[in-house]
Amino acid sequence: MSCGFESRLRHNMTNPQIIKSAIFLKGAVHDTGLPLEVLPQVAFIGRSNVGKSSVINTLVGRNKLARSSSTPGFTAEANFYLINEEFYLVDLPGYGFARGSHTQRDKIARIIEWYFISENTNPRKVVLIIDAKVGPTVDDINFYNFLKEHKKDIVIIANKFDKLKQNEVFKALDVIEKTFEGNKVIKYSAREKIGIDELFENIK
Ligand SMILES: Nc1nc2c(ncn2[C@@H]2O[C@H](COP(=O)(O)OP(=O)(O)OP(=O)(O)O)[C@@H](O)[C@H]2O)c(=O)[nH]1
Ligand SMILES: [Mg+2]
Repeated sequence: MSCGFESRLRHNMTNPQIIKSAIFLKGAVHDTGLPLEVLPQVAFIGRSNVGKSSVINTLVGRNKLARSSSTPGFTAEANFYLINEEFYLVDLPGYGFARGSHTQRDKIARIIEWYFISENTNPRKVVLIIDAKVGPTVDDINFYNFLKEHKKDIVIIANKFDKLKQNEVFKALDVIEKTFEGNKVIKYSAREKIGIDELFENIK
């Protein structure tokens, strides 16, 4: 990657207002479905229904780019969104969806594993989304350890921050920060559009 490209990417990624284009390029489930261009990727992962698709939408300022839903298990492929024709945001299916069928859960687990293990994807940052109200689950911790083992560069966000009552904020943040010690935790609300600039700042 040239220095010119790096600085242009940084400039664009830190200025949400100059997102010129955001295009759904492809839903992939293995290498053969991948986009051909070698461009940087930022991946979004977390529990089913934690708000991955909603976070992507707020980040690019497009309400309906990534499809979000109140039905857990909605995103079923690794969806590649091409931003400014320069980098990808990758919306992944969620883990920990207890109500899905075995077959469906296996399929989702395989897609997630493929995405993080394949040499052809290799995201420059992984945004791990935790539900601020629910707090870190066993699945979140297992997944965090998996990402660490694979030497991924992780950014943690506590989404649905709007759901916390004033007197719950300190405790909720403290638990998340202690669980993922050494990582910055960004307070986020896709609903209230809180934390967008900080997230941009941390995924460049
Ligand atoms: N209160 C609140 N609700 C949110 C927030 N972010 C997302 N939601 C809601 O949570 C639900 C799930 O959002 P999605 O963005 O579809 O979640 P997802 O993680 O992409 O879900 P899967 O693709 O099924 O894994 C939707 O009803 C959203 O409106 C938030 O910050 N605050
Ligand atoms: Mg989704």
